[in-house]
Amino acid sequence: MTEENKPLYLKKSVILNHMPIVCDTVHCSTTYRDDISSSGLCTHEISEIDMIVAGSGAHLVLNQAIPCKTGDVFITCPNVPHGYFAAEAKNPLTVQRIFFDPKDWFEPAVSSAGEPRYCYGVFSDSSVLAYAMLNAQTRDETDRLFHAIRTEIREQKNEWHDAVGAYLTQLLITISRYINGAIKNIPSAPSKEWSTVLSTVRTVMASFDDPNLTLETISNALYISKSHLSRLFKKLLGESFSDYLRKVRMDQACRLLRETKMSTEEIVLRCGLRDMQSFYRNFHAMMGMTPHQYRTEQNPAPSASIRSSETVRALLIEEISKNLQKGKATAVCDLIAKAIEQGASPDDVMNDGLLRGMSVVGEKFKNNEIFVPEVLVSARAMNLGAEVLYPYLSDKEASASGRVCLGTVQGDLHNIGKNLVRMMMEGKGLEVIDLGVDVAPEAFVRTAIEKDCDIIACSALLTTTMGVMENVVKECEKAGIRHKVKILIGGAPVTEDFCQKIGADIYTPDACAAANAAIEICKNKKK
Ligand code: B1M
Repeated sequence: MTEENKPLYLKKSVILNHMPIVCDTVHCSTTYRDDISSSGLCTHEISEIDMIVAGSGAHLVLNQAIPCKTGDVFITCPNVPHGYFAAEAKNPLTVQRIFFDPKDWFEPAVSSAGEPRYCYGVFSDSSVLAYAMLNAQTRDETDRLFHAIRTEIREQKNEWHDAVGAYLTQLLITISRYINGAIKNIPSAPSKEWSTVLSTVRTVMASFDDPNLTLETISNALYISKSHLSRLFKKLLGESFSDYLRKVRMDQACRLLRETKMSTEEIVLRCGLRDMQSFYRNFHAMMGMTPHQYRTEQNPAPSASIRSSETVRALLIEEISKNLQKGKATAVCDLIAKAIEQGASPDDVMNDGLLRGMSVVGEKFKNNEIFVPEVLVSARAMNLGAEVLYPYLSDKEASASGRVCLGTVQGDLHNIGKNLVRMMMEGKGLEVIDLGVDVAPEAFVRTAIEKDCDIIACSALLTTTMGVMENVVKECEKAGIRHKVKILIGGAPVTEDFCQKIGADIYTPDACAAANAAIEICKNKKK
């Protein structure tokens, strides 16, 4: 297969307001003879505006062969089989085309851009072969339209929508006037033979994914003999039904390879293809490359600018984790500010930066690779980093009022988790009285009474100190405030079972859930 006649597939989709538009270039090097060769004949479920960019030849639409030369513009209805043919093989025809679905044109927002009833006139009546060779003025307009779309694709501008929308509306209006006024002798509705072939083509388009689709099933549905349909198909479309069906399925497979991340196995299934082996063989014969190579060629790596900003964010978060492990508090704080500035999400910074770094520290501590002093400096970096992140984690939406006294239980000096709980609660509008670490049960209860707290929140990181939480519950009962105050508990060794066993009210696994639970408690209390 030579470079010229290798089929070219859609290259780029863009959205025009609500309207998906696909821009494509097709090269046709098939020599046009009187007995028109129909290779390259295709149908689309959407309309096309085609402009002949170079060369001359013929445009075959159903049974009409329309001569065409550079500058001509054609419009083709959905599902109409058609194809382009160059007059001379050495002078190929190049067609620039835009696909769009006119249905999408009638969104209210778009309707106000022009007079859509004209466009509708052109495209809604599928009995009409909507094609037109346009005058010089319209060609200029089309030129501008193609140019605007091409520029947008190349430069990724944002302000193009209005301009392209305006060109397209204007073009469609002009075309509809032209068709209504100038083309009186619209080709007659397709003959019965063509209607039969067209129905076959439509069935293929709708059911190509059915591996049991055969010429026989279609001929039965049309109440004609299989051999008659086969002859008709070959006569009008110039190729056998089986070749056509294979081409359609391969086309769809190419589309899925281009536009989705589906595995090759799934694509083979979705396209009604027989098996992987013959798919690979046919694909190579048709495209001159493997499906994988095709996919890579069609979906090059994301643009350098997008890639770099994502990479920068990921690198910054990685650096936060590394510096936290080394206990470099200043670097951690600076990096957090930079990551947020670069658009990183505060949750990612917390989870993938700070908490991930801290869990590496924990692992190393457990395995005696580092010792208490190193853990302490990391803990300090963690606490300072969390302070920098705090304003971005605040959830102003969920604001509620309520008062909480919080602390790490007696005998326990771990404060990082407890500090996170405080930040999350404050971020949601709760008032938090932080009693610090090593807090005795009596201190929790005394504060709850003096400050009229709705909640007592206890954190514990050691299996040896979690039992203190049970004493907090008992102290509350002893002081006669158990009915007035809810007891919230958490920390690495704490579990739901443990919570129930000691008679506390709520266990949550992380700081965010603790804040949410506190909000709910306060809301319910107000009712
Ligand atoms: Co200690 N330590 N530590 N330590 N320390 C652990 C907890 C340990 C698991 C390490 C290990 O061996 N792998 C281990 C406990 C083993 C056990 O009991 N089963 C341990 C030990 C043994 C000790 C010492 C006994 C070590 C020693 O001296 N030989 C000693 C005890 C001191 C004491 O408290 N009396 C000790 C000391 C220390 C440091 C002082 C050096 C330091 C604390 C510094 C500080 O906090 N400012 C420290 C650290 C940092 C750790 C690790 C490495 C990290 C803890 C941490 O802050 N994690 C830890 C190992 C680990 O956890 N992988 C370890 C990050 C923090 C965000 O997580 O606090 O779990 P965490 O909070 C989570 C949830 O648990 C939850 O929300 C947070 C997530 O959003 N959460 C709540 C916490 N509180 C909540 C309350 C709630 C709800 C959710 O509602 C009220």
